[in-house]
Amino acid sequence: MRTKLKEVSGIDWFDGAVMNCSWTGPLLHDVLTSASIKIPESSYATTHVAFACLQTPTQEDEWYGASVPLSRVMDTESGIILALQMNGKPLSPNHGAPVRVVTPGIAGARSVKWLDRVTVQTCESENFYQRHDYKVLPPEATCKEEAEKWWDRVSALQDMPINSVIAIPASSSTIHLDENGTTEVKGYALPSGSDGPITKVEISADEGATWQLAELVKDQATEGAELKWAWCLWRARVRIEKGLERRVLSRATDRSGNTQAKCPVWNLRGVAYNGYGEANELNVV
Ligand SMILES: Nc1nc2c(c(=O)[nH]1)N[C@H]1C(S)=C(S)[C@@H](COP(=O)(O)O)O[C@H]1N2
Ligand SMILES: [Mo]
Repeated sequence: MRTKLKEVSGIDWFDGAVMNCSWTGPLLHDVLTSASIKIPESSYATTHVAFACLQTPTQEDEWYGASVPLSRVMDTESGIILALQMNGKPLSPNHGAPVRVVTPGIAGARSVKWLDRVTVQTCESENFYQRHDYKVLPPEATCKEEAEKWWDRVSALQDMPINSVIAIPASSSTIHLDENGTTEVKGYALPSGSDGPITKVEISADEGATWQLAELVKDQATEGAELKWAWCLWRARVRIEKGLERRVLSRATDRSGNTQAKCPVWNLRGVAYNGYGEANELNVV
């Protein structure tokens, strides 16, 4: 959620709201199949799988819940699981022990923790966070009051859009160029929804006039893994002019050709922000 374009009603997470780890647990597809759900395939797209955590009230509701379309769950490639382990260890309390949902490619808000109930139903979850939050409202919805008439007309955020982030150099830092006038730029990129893996990351040091290809890195943690749902680390040696207030931009592309725009349209909650990655206010010496 970004406050970049104009103030939003939400937290500015900057570049930090991401999870990239290994999850273990049964496919929700297999759990529903062994529960013998009897829904004709033609109704999958209009049926929802709702998740509930009833253990504690939330800020805006008596409980926490979310839902995803049944069609996504029944796609065995979707990787939606009931996770029992994170990075090979039992789930910790803060990450949803003893069991949570993990919805790869889909907004984290649907990965319900401390899972109490799974329901296959004809409507989306009734929870506040499914119906009145986590939606990309149109720019006309400029305040909470204006937003009221939009919540029912805009669909719930599911797949996250493609994104990339520059981790190094940090904004507002000083860069010492090497003898060739270049510096190392590093970061991560995430594909759009189920359209991974990332196939290309480009870097610009001249406000987007020219772009150069970054190298997609195979690091130890992700080596050999299919990066369909995971982040893709990248690095590049970039030539940049000396001076104050310099800026470096990043732009990712995935397998389906989705790519980033300089800036998406503003929305009240600031969700799904995926403008170019940037390191700005660099002091290049
Ligand atoms: N029960 C419950 N599950 C929840 C939430 C919550 O408030 N309650 N928050 C959701 C949101 S908005 C996110 S981003 C993820 C965060 O998961 P993490 O704490 O493992 O990073 O949990 C999701 N699951
Ligand atoms: Mo979240």
